[in-house]
Amino acid sequence: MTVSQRVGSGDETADVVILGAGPAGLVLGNLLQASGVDCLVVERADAAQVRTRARAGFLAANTVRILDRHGLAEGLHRRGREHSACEFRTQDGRFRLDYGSLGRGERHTVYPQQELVTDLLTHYQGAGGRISFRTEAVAVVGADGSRPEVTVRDPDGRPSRLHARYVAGCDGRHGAARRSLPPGAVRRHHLDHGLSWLGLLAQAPPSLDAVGYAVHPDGFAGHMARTPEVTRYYLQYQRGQAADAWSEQRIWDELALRMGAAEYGALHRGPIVQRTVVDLESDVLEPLRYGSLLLAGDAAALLSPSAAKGANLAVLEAEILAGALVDDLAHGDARGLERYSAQCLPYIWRAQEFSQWMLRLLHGPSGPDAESLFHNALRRARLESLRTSRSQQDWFAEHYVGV
Ligand code: RFL
Repeated sequence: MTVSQRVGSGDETADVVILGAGPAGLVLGNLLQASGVDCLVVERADAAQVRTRARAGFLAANTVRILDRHGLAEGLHRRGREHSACEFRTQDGRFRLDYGSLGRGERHTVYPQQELVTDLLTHYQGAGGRISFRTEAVAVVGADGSRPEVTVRDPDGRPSRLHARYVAGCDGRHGAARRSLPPGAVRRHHLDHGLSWLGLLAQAPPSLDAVGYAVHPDGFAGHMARTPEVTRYYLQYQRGQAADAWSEQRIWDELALRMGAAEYGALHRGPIVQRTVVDLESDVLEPLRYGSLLLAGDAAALLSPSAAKGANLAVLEAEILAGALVDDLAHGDARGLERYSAQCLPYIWRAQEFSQWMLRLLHGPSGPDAESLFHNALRRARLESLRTSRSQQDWFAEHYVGV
């Protein structure tokens, strides 16, 4: 395969400079590397941080198919576990949905994001892929032309420039790619849900063999398996409250209360090893391209964690973007890049819509006013419909596991 001519002259050059070594950046890097396209990943954190940052865990069936297609799924098949049930607990009782036998009959693979990222990094570097850790992208300059540059700060704090033909912005919502977009270049659709979750990782085995969603007058609580030894929990939390405001005892007591542990079984308690406050916000940038700067993953769209879609979309967009970049750089066919944004946006909006539906299922206004009572009655009806209607359950399963 021919590799496009290197461009520019300066500190360092690559056909594609990828900002960020998360799922989006590393899937893209692997696919470009496998196709002989010269790329360089620039990552602000050090290698150990990248390999240990615990976030997502639920991989959709389509994500696994993508990783399989490119020989990147060996680790998740070896160590991941299939997951196919969720349980809703409300003041009206509990019900379980075996979503693996509903809808398209697809399952999740539970595989912690840091393990997936570690696999992707090992594969990328093993194939000779270039990556600069502890190197922060400061700005993308000249993206409106065909010779963009990335200004970076190297590990010693020295500034330098990277020359590229394309820059892939895979550096998340606070990254340099978003910051470098000139005002008005793209539109940001944004919604602040006004809610916050305290995301917790507990050194404790899962307490149920299903994803647990508790809808309680005190607020939402969630339970998601990660590994046989580690479980992720979420607690709806007051906006602005510090992550360490509650003692471990209070956290476990609140989880037990909201999840109905007295009625349905005690939770396996253990040390809380990570706490993150997540302010629930969603946004979509449109289009996902500004000249030679292309956005993927959280840099392209931020999803509330209510339906666990973020990492899955990141992998999907990275595959589409890789195909388009290879077509352009190796075969001179720019049509894929022209279509890139229009191709990804329908997936993104469908994932946003389902995440929003989940949020409305799990949260209601807490006041005693007439409007809050009305909304809460609607939410109860929505849950009842999910409990009893087979077509609603099929719809749920299809969207819950699908991307
Ligand atoms: P990432 O993973 O944030 O990676 C971006 C990388 O860019 C680096 N970076 C920079 N590098 C150089 N220069 C700069 N200026 C830079 N700025 C940033 C960062 O260090 C980082 O390495 O983005 P990516 O690749 O787009 O992947 C997105 C996913 O990480 C994200 O959507 C998910 O983690 C969201 N999410 C979940 N998604 C799922 O699909 N399933 C889940 O179960 C799930 N659970 C979660 C989640 C996100 C969570 N948090 C922390 C919001 C649970 C939580 C608690």
